[in-house]
Amino acid sequence: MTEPVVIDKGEGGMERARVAGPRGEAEIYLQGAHVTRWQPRGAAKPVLFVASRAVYAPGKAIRGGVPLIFPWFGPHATDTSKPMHGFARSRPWRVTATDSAPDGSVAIELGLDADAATHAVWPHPFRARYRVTAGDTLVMALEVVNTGAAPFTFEAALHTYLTVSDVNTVGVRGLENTPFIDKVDGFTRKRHGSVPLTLTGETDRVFLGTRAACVVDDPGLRRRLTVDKTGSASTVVWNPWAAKCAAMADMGPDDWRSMICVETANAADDAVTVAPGARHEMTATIRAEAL
Ligand code: TA6
Repeated sequence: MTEPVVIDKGEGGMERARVAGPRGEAEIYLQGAHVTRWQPRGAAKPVLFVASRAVYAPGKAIRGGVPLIFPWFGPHATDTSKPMHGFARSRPWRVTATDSAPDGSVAIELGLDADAATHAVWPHPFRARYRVTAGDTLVMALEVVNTGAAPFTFEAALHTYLTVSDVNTVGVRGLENTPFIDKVDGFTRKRHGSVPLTLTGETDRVFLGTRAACVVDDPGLRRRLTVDKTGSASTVVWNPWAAKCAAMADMGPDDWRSMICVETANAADDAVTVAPGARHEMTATIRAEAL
């Protein structure tokens, strides 16, 4: 029988965990606790998108899969010399637990605790645990504990890159009538209409105050991808489109056509404040079904 969890060297010699069970497989790089692959049994096409020119190197976030964004989303609010999207996605995490469940899924938990390096850019004591369960669904659960004596406020995102047949032809349901910040239009605040979201150009929208699941219907792959969530009040939808994509060194020129990011987040107005000794958990559950 295959070992449910194997730690080996992946792309670029980077440490990764390969998780395999009767219901599905996954791959997680220890740097950034970065899920790069999930394949439920029977799925023909990858569910998670990874860029054709993704770079696997120490300190560099992998372009694709599910980058784990913490403790701030986007540029740092007051100090742009600090890393975009926080530090968690480029830090080494350690494996803290693994187990197999009777339903055929396999789980791995990874941990990141505050240290001098994190304190230097974000002066708060914390403990983060990230549990990834691969089976018929992919479940990702990020727990943040405030181990200090003062409250702190953070943003976080599971910055999921989904594979689609053609981004021009997919629709996203679940964001109808939801307010959003349009980062492509000067951070203007708007409200989405009562129709599924379709993309016709560069899109970078932070939807606020929404706890709804998002459903991506992909006629080209005759596939429906559902991103359900808990503990998350924001959803981010992103595609760089052609021009921005061409300017990104770790994306192939046409990569933008076959990806859409549907991100489970707490960002901007939805940032989370945790009291001393308290914890917060955010989960995303991805499901792939025939359309
Ligand atoms: O989630 C969307 C976004 O915040 C965009 O603004 C874009 O910058 C994207 O993330 C990718 O960011 P990255 O730092 O990975 O290049």
